[in-house]
Amino acid sequence: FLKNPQTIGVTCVPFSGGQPKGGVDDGPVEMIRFGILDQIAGMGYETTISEGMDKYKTMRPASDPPVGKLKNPRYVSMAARRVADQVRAHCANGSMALTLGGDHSIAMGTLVGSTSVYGDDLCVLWVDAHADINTPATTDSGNLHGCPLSFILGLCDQDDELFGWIKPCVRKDSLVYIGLRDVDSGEKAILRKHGIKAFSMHDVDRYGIGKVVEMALDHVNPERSRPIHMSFDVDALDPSVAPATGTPVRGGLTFREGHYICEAVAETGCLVALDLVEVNPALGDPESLRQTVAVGCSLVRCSLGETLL
Ligand code: NNH
Ligand code: MN
Ligand code: MN
Ligand code: MN
Repeated sequence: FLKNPQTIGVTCVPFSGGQPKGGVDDGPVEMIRFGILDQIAGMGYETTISEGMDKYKTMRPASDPPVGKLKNPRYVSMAARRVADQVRAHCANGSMALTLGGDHSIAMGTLVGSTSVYGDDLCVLWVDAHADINTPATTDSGNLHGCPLSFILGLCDQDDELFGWIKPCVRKDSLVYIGLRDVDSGEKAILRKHGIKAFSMHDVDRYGIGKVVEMALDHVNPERSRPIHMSFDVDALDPSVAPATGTPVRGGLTFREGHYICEAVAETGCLVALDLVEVNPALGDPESLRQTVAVGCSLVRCSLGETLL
């Protein structure tokens, strides 16, 4: 694969069906209003944008009753499938796929898209307060934004009528987490059973973010030779830094720790896909919104190589 892609393929996904709170579907438009596209262009990148972002809002099926505990299963599946096509197209022409969410269920689509081009050479860095690895059996909430990785890793029934299009596409030792601090007990059992590498906030406290990122990359990408897909849930950051998100959890990454992760990943030259999700402009006062949108845009720029000096 080619390091340091010079074009960015942007996919905007105004989608909130993976969780119950409205507003997260306005994440992309608020980031665009804040100037993210001009900022990327100003860094010297050429950008292409997937058409038809309005379609995500209108594709909600007339009837979408729960399947087992899973809420909005048809809507989530349809949207993620469309995301997969758009991300696949960007990766296939050598662009870095930048996906602006939307809730984190859309990562089912972004990962199917990126792996369909890069295969199991791709490794995944999941930055989040949560593990998002519940299966349809372990989820308490039934919210699919808490489940994308179980589908991607093949921990769910592959004959599933709605989600059967998601074939296992990431190996368990190709995934690493940073930032975890709110992991469901069923998820802890899954992480233990499959030996999935995770650096929690406890590890960030103990080792410092520099060492944690180094250990995380050493685990999935020891030669810095594999393409990286980073899926960044803004709730990985502390709520004092990113308040406008659906499930804030205190004790998160500082402003600098979040940015450090992005800078270190940019430094590898290996980033081929980036998701920035769970910015919810409807939550909190105007200042919380501005702060969260601004930090989201700033994380994207750092991941694309914006440097301090
Ligand atoms: N683990 C919980 C669930 O399955 C919360 C997931 N919420 C997130 N994930 N924001 O990133 O519903
Ligand atoms: Mn998440
Ligand atoms: Mn989260
Ligand atoms: Mn390993």
